[in-house]
Amino acid sequence: MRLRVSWVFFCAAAVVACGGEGGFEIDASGTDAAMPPPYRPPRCGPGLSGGSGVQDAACADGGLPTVDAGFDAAPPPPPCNEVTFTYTDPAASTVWLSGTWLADAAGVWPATPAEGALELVREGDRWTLTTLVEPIGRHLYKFIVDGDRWVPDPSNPEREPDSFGGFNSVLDVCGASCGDPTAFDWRDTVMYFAMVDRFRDSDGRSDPVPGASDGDARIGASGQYEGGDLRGATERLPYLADLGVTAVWLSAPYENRDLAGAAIDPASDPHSYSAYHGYWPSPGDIDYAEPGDPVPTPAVESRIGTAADLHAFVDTAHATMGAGGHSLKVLFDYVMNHVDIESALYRNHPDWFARDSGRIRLCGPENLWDDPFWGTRCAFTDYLPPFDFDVPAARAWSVADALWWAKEFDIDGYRLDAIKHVPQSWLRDLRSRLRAEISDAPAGRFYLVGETFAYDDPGLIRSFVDPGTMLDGQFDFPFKARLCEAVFAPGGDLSRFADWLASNDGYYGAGAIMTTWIGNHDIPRAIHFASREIANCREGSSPANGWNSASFRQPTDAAPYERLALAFAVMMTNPGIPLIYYGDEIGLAGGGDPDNRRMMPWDDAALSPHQRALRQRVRALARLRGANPVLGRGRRVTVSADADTWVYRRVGCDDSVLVAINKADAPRSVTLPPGTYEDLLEGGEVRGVVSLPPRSYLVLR
Ligand SMILES: [Ca+2]
Ligand SMILES: [Ca+2]
Repeated sequence: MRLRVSWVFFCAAAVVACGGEGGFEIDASGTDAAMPPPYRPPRCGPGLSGGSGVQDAACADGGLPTVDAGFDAAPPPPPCNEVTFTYTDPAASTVWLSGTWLADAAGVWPATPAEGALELVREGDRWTLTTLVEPIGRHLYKFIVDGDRWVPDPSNPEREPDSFGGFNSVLDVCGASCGDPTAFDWRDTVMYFAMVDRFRDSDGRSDPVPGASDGDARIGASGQYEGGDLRGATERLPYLADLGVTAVWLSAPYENRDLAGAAIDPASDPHSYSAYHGYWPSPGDIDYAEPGDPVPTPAVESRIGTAADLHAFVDTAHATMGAGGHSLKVLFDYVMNHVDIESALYRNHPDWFARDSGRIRLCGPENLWDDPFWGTRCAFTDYLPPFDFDVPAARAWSVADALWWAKEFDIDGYRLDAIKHVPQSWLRDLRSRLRAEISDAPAGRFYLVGETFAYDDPGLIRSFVDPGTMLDGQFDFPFKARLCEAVFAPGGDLSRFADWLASNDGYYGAGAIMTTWIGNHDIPRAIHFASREIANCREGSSPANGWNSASFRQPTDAAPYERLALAFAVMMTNPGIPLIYYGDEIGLAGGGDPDNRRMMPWDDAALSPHQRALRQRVRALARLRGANPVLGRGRRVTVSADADTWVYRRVGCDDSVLVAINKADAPRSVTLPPGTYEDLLEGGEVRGVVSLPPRSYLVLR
């Protein structure tokens, strides 16, 4: 089952080509692994990031898009109850759809088109139907194959027993159903990204690689290993649980390149980088013939710890209770596009890697990032050869490797790096094996979230989202840009954001769970957008902002921290898994990559009152989300909205929570719906016309 508008169908077959269709920016993206193209993209793009992010300087400095451009650039999504059903069976002669919303007054499902069953249309091996499902809410359905065989939807993981010893597929149209409010549900999750090398150093020791550009990562940029380690991350799990975090995304823990690497274009970025970020995997020539007992055993990166340390991290997380009464979940970053050229895997299997006339072909010089063929086969840089997943042995190895790490360490999900630069065959194979081999995933889903760096191409992002066969969700880049524009920019307009968000809610499909975010490791720190030092909400990393730490100081006034809290308030009270990039809970300063990866400060006395206040706000919001399923699972109904204020309800789960926001730099009054409300954050009661202080919010019941 998938939800999508029909034009995306044409894109799905050739996803990479679709990137350009929405027209807009080059998306060299996702390449946490490497650097951005130093070559001028045709239009301003997010740039690459990772080891040494660089962005086209012209984009970083000028040509700021207007707020209007942000809202209008995206194609209008379909209504959230427009559902596309798909069924793959080349041998079938007819495929019909029947379900609860098609039933007669007595509740009997139609068994034929004459009775109201809907007919799917054949497209090659697949049968499809796009239809409006009304009323919105929770529905059950089945396909009827060849007139008499009733089968649940194989691509929909949500199912429940029927009355005949089989299963019905479950459709949650527009996210209107709550499920069991006491059971773990990914929709309640608050995720935190801990970049291990920069999060917590347990022993004061690091193991630098020769030649990497150093720096004082406590106050600025560094390309070197800085000493953070797995034991340090484990020590800080209580901090994260207290903060309201319920899932931790850990930077890739497996063996990485031991040599320093040049920037993609040394002429624009003379720095040299270590693999401190984890995006340069360097696997041994591991034989997965016995999947449970590979030879040699895959190695944890020695610079962050041992396999025992990694087990300890996951086991401790799983033994730590988070808000909502569920154990902390763990996701690893997984990088499947490429490996280190020095790795034994590459040396022993050069035929598993993409070549053009015997040579690795670089993405940058010819701007192949979105090329229909080379976009999934070009190299981000010359020391990171990309897999050729058309080679069955290469794809089987990579999927087996991802499976091994998932099973060996009993993790709950993956964040998949640069997914658009990998053929979908890899993703489909991974999902298929996860479904077959991991039966105890939380709430039945091993959460796969992908990175497709595209602020204005939701269709491209969606083309990878299908919980049954590909991703559970992606990082919501369009959400990030529009939230930043609405809440941080002087001319932001919350009513337009509210309208846009209404169309975004169901856009990625009924079963999709996107990850919402305001900051990450590829762009300048969120606090500098909130402070308005950076006006372009799509600004990425560049040599100019990545190695200019003196220009990105910790703001000293309250306003930026209050605006950032507002952004978190929106994220924590809306659908999607809100992401906290480590340090954003204290508004940590820093420019682009790598200045956005300063060491997490743990000395509270060194934090300003504004930083501590922001952390307290994030903590209260995150804990509220974990304890109130309606915030993540319910529907949003806007009560009122104008440029500066927005009042909305979250309804569902036998609950109703009211949120009121004022993003203006002056007080604003809003009128609450009739009734007396409990202030869930500050306590006390409110009613009637409420004056909201500048940059403030209320969460009420
Ligand atoms: Ca250390
Ligand atoms: Ca290493």
